[in-house]
Amino acid sequence: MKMVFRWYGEGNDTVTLPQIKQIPGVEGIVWALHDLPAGEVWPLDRILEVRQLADQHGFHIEVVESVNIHEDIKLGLPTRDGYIDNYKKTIENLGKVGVKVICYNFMPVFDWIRTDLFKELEDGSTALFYEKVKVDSMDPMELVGKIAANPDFTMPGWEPARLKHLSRFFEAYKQVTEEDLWNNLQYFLEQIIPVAEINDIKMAVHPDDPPWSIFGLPRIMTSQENIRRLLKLVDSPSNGVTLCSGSLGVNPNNNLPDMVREFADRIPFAHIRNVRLYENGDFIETSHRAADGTVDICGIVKAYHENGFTGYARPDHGRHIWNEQCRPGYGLYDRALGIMYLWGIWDSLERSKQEVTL
Ligand code: DNO
Repeated sequence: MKMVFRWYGEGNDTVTLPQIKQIPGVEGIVWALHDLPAGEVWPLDRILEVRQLADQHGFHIEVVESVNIHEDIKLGLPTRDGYIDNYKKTIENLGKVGVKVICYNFMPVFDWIRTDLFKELEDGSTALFYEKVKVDSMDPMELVGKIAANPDFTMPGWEPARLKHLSRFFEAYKQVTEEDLWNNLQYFLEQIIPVAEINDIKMAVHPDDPPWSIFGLPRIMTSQENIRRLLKLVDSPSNGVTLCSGSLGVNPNNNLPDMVREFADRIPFAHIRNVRLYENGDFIETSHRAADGTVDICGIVKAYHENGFTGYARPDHGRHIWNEQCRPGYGLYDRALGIMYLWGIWDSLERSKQEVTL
């Protein structure tokens, strides 16, 4: 397991590289050129700047999260080919600096979504929270109206750039079924996976968060069955998944350890975090400790260990503790604690294995 840590870049993150350096066992940063809109080619000189900075602190930049997919590709519009060509150029540029994994998602319009960024837990810490009824009862057109009336209106996880086009997107997606989205994903993968293969890069799709349809938009990266289908769309080691335990874990039907076992050789990147799921479908992100949430973190790490996992892993989100002022979900302290918990499980498993072989 190669431990990595997401870093949003200088001036864009409260966490610094020297701080990350002091978390045991972190070997690389997970990064992106966050200022570039989806669809643009990532210029080599900008990528090299990141590498130089990471080098100064002894980190590699082998994992990128995310190179976002232009909406026209997801919608299957005729203009998609130009954006797919740009994507290929970006893959080539990333290959030149030694990037090994590109995490991306195929969620229409929104990425992850929550209703509260700072919901208080029993111990006074705060964390990202999802109130199911609040999202379920929101009418997309009412949303468009709210945004028109108040340009500052937003919800946690929403990108302002995309919100501006919300009404156009909702209109366009009315015609797109889940099967259409599958076809559009296949079209995209058939073109880019050969380029990823040549450049020794693994594409790793991130599951939908939460893993169900919101606002009537189709969502397909939601379950074991659908991940199985994705992997078959283009049967190549370069077509893989970012197995995110927190995203998939809010559907109690998703058995994460089982997914790790089934997809082991197609998981180049693991996001490991815990959530507590409530009976009404609400959920809150908790510490990594298994006892704090509903996700079987020990079972997941054990499954990775048993399958000789050599991919990259990151603690994904954390709570906000000790009054840390940080990007929601991306503080230093709780993610560092999460890493130590993951290493604790991993190292004990290693130790038991050695004792058995002695
Ligand atoms: C949330 C992240 C996601 C992820 C993207 C990948 O914190 O796990 O935003 O980076 O879905 O494209």
